[in-house]
Formats: sequence, C-alpha cells, structure tokens
Amino acid sequence: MSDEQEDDIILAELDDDELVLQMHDDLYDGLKEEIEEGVNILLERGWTPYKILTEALVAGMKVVGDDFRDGILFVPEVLLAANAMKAGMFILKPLLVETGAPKMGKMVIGTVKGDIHDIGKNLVAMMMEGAGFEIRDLGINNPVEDYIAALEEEKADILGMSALLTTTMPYMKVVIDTMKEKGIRDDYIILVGGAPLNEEFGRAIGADAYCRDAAVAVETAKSFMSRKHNRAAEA
Ligand code: B1M
Repeated sequence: MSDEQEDDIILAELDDDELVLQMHDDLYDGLKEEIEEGVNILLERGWTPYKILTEALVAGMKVVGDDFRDGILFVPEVLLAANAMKAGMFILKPLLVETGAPKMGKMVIGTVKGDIHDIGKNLVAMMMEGAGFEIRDLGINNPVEDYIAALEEEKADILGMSALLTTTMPYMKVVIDTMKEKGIRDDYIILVGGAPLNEEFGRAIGADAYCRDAAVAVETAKSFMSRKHNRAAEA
C-alpha cells in the first residue's frame, strides 16, 4: 500500500475485524501512535483488555516473529514493533491490574542471563498483578545471584523465569541447581516460560511447571498457592 493510501485510513471508521488486521499491520510497521489509537478505540467499543492484548497485540507480534525468523525483518524493525507493542500494553496495564484485590502471593520474575526479551515476561507480570499477586520484576539479563537475593528479600512464594532463546533457556537449570545446592529449592514454587520451552523441558530442569502463556501462568500460580495454603492449614 502506498503512503498516500495509508494516510487515508481512519482507524475509527474500520469495523472490529478490519481494525484488528490494521493493528497487526501497524505493529509490523512499528507505528506506536496508531497502536495506541487502535487500543483506545477497541476499549471504547467495549473490548476487554485481555481480548485486545491477545487478539490485536500478541497475534500481531506472531507475524513479526515469523518474518524475523525468515529473514524478512531485521532487529531494528523488530525493535520498533516491540516498542509499539509496549505502548499498547502500557495503556492496558492499569486496566488489567485490579485494585484492592486480596493478595494471592508474591512472585519474583525476570528474564534470564544473556537474554533481553521482555515483552512476554512483562505480560505475565501484568496478568499476575491483575490476578492479585504482588510482583517484583527484575527485568532482563538476570544472573542467579539476583534471583536468589530478590527471593530472600521479598520472602516470595514464587519464582518466575522467562527465556526466549534456545541458548539462554539452559540458564534456568543453573538457577534451579544453585537453589538446590543452597538447600532453598523447595522453599519456592518455580514457574518457567518462554516461546522455545515446553513441558518436558520444564520437568527436565526441575521446575514446578512450564507455563505456555500468561493466562496459564496465572492459573498455575493460583493452583500452586492454594495447595501451599492447604498444606499450611493441615500442618
Ligand atoms: Co528476538 N528472537 N532476538 N528480539 N525475538 C526471537 C525469540 C526468535 C524466535 C525470532 C526468530 O528467529 N523467529 C529468535 C530466537 C531463536 C532461537 O533461539 N531459536 C530470536 C533471536 C535469534 C534474537 C537475536 C539473537 C537476534 C540477533 O541479534 N541476531 C537477539 C537476541 C538478543 C538477546 O536476548 N541477547 C534478539 C533480539 C530481539 C529484539 C531486541 C529485537 C526484540 C526484543 C524486544 C523486547 O523484548 N523488548 C526481539 C523480539 C521482539 C523477538 C520476537 C519477534 C518476539 C518475542 C515476543 O515479544 N513475543 C521473537 C519471535 C517469537 O517469539 N516468535 C524473537 C510476544 C510475547 C507476548 O510472547 O515472549 O513468547 P513470548 O511470551 C509469552 C509466552 O512465551 C509466555 O507468556 C507470554 C505471554 O503469553 N511466557 C512466560 C514468556 N515468559 C514467561 C515467563 C513465565 C511464564 C510464561 O514465568 C512464569
């Protein structure tokens, strides 16, 4: 489509399906302001923040990922797309984060050493907060010492680790093994996630569970926390 034609598109005049497809295109092109506008329009039309996240933003990012893999997009373009995605998430965050909900437990979360991908991890943190968990977000590129220090400082219940690269996912095992050596592994529920992981990997490294996406992370965390509370009540 030519620039002139693109200028003609008025997002508010598109129906929902067209708007979502246009947002996928805008994410692909790294158009931050258009993504912000699209998110606001969908909110005004009564879409839930979660539906906007999954159908307009996460689904759009999948196309970016496929073309990045196939050498059609390169790092600078993907960074622009990531910034546009973050701008959309920024609008949705306060809407996903309920206020006054009883606290379900505390989670320390971070992307592992060597890895700077943080969109998925941020999404998990947002959804967990929305479900009533307290979150200490350690950001990206975390060595084992940072995870352990934060877990102890926060007296956390859950450790969440994210990795998006096949080269960084083995670091999760380094963290868990170090916790075992220190005799603190069983003090925490350990949840792991990220696109290249799967259940088998989660089991193999000794995590409590692999979480396919942010919604699964919330459900898994809730179920482990209720088991923990039941055990405490029985003791
Ligand atoms: Co990168 N990158 N990247 N990248 N990047 C991938 C991961 C890749 C699959 C692209 C591809 O080739 N198709 C590929 C990895 C290949 C591999 O390892 N086999 C790749 C590569 C190769 C690289 C570089 C090496 C490229 C280079 O420099 N040559 C480089 C590495 C830098 C580094 O980390 N050291 C790099 C850099 C980048 C950018 C900086 C440009 C940018 C990151 C920006 C940012 O995050 N701030 C980027 C991006 C954006 C991607 C893709 C396109 C999108 C990732 C994303 O945000 N997805 C990605 C392609 C892809 O994944 N298909 C790709 C959306 C997000 C919502 O999904 O993160 O999967 P995801 O999170 C989900 C679940 O996985 C789960 O829940 C989330 C929400 O539902 N989840 C958890 C995630 N973490 C969890 C933690 C939990 C629970 C669930 O804890 C409890």
